[in-house]
Amino acid sequence: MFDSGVGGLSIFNAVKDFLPQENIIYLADTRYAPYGDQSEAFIIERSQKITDFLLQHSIKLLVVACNTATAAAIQVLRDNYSIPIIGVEPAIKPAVEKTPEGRIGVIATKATLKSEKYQRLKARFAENASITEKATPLFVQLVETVAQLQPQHIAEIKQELQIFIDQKVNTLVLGCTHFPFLNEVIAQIMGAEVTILENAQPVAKEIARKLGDNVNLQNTARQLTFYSSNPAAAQAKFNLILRQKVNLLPF
Ligand code: DGN
Repeated sequence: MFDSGVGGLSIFNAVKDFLPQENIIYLADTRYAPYGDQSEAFIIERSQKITDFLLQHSIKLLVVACNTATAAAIQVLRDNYSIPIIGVEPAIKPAVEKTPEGRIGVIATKATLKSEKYQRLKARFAENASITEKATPLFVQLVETVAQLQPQHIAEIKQELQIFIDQKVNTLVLGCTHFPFLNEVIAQIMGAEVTILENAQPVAKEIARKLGDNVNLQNTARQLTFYSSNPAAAQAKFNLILRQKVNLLPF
């Protein structure tokens, strides 16, 4: 699986627990993070390079653990590679199912929100809910670079979310895999009556379903392998999020 940085580790954590015997390779494209401000063509190019690399490691399924790369590149990847490919998209459908006629807020990267894929997804549900979205690049930056949030960061997060508080949204969709790492703070700011939706668990279940009989049944110790296109920059954050010293290999 891959992401621009450490955000996809929210998906990795869920998959690791849900499928305890699978070998997983996680690749962070740290050198080119964040993807949120990059062009679609660039994200497609990086996604293809990364997929080629992962295929050399005989992967049987690819997870695009990044909403931005999913929006930009999943179609091209599916057209060009024959292995099953699973992506992530903002959980608007579950949000509408949970609160029909509700007020739904979506936070994601700029690139995700302006993608055709997102616009189509939103249009499908616009009749059944009011959907407001906002790009919050600050959140990605905080997850990538700050070890411990300070009061000033929390104030900045609140400022970004204020529009959704003013609109009294029922549900806030975390449309970027980095954001679950701010879940506690976001939930506290939004208040107990607002449902926060992310998609790590649903993606883990979808992977299990897709693997079907191809799931690993061998009871030998499984391998978890980590790559980054800038290991020196990513090392501390990997260790922090995974709560252990990670052997981060260069890509
Ligand atoms: N984690 C990514 C996502 O889900 O969109 C992208 C974050 C970024 O690179 N800006």
